[in-house]
Amino acid sequence: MRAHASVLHLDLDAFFAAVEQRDKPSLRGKPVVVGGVGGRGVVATASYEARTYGVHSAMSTREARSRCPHAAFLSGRFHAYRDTSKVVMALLRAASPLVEPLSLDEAFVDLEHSGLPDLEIETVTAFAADLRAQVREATGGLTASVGLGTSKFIAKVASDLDKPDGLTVVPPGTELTLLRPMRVSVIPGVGPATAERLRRAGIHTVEDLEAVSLDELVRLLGKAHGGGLYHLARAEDDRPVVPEREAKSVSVEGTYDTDLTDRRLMEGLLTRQAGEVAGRLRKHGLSGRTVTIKVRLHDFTTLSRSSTLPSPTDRTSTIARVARGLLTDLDTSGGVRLLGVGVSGLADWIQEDLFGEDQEDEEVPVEVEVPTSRQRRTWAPGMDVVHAGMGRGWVWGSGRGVVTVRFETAESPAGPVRSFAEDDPELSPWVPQEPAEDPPP
Ligand code: TTP
Ligand code: MG
Ligand code: MG
Repeated sequence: MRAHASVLHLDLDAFFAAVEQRDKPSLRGKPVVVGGVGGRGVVATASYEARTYGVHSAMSTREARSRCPHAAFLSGRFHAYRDTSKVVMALLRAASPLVEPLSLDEAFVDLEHSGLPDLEIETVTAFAADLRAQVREATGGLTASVGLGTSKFIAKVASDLDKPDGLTVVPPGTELTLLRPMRVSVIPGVGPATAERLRRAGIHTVEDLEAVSLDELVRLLGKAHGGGLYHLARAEDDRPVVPEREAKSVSVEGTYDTDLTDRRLMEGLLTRQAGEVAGRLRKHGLSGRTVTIKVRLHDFTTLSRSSTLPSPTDRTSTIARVARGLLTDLDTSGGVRLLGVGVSGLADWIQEDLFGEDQEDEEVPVEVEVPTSRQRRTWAPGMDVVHAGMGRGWVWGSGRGVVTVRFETAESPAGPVRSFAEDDPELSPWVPQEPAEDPPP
């Protein structure tokens, strides 16, 4: 624990839904649910308007529809979330060299290295307020909730206290007063299983936990976990803010407007991605042992599978072979929306090839073509489209050969709704220009 409230935690509010509301003016102030829209789909997030109906992350979309039938149910646009995340992270990195992203929409920022004249409450509060204003400005109106405290633990708890659009500072010395009445699940590392174990021992709140001896906690939860909780229950947390070092993995992924179902096509895409990953590894003189594939199914569940090789590789053929092998274990019959290949466990040297084998092993990338929405005639709700006469808009709904589009963008007022035949040649999916992939390490 530090002497000053110099750890900042920022988390965007209803992130995916907020991006949708920004880009779809007619949905601002309305219930919006982003997630799998099909029969087995789950909610990724809901706008705060939808949360008042009891809709939340991880709920089945079916349940969400029954709780809030008039919400807009959208299937998600990852390129938009990724681009927005990049803007926010860049802004945080401009504010401090020590930024530790936790996910697309949240990060810790260490204010001890941000060049502030001091770390008094007034100073850090003003800094946080300014940062929130900058985020709003740079993202086209997204709000972030921010917490400030003497440790990562406290900062993260604080950012959640006044969501959405809140700023909470926990002054040094008041941590325990804040934590004591809270449920034990507020502590990082206390998931449902641990919470249940503690509950059976009669431990519900942080205050209850504080009263338990170290020996007893270790008996209950094991040495590492029990010991960790003992300290966190006393707000003792010295974990440093660790900036993202050079990439520990190199990966490439693609999201698709239509659900891919053809295995040969998926294998072809993985092979092509393996080629891109291998190319980037070689370009940076890296090689890695662990090959991972990432697959997002039509219902929004995201799976990853990995396999570790006996020695590091930077070869397309090896990475592609492992990636295709990993795919065979997955049931993709319902359709796939995202595929990715990554290599981690990087070594910054390439193993000398003892057998003098030719490095030019390159597998010839197969020609693969992703079907466009037009060919497949799938128009996912929420996806961006462009019409020859009407300009840009988004799919409001589709079915029975008809697709309904609302013509509006982030910069326009709420726009008109028009319906078209699903195969109308004037209508096509709209995709941003830049390739949606991670920058090289
Ligand atoms: P969160 O920050 O947990 O949630 P949120 O930003 O939607 O809402 P809050 O205002 O409470 O912070 O997650 C960020 C994004 O990650 C979220 O918008 C969607 C995605 N996500 C999922 O896809 N599945 C999940 O189960 C959760 C929790 C989030
Ligand atoms: Mg969030
Ligand atoms: Mg978050």
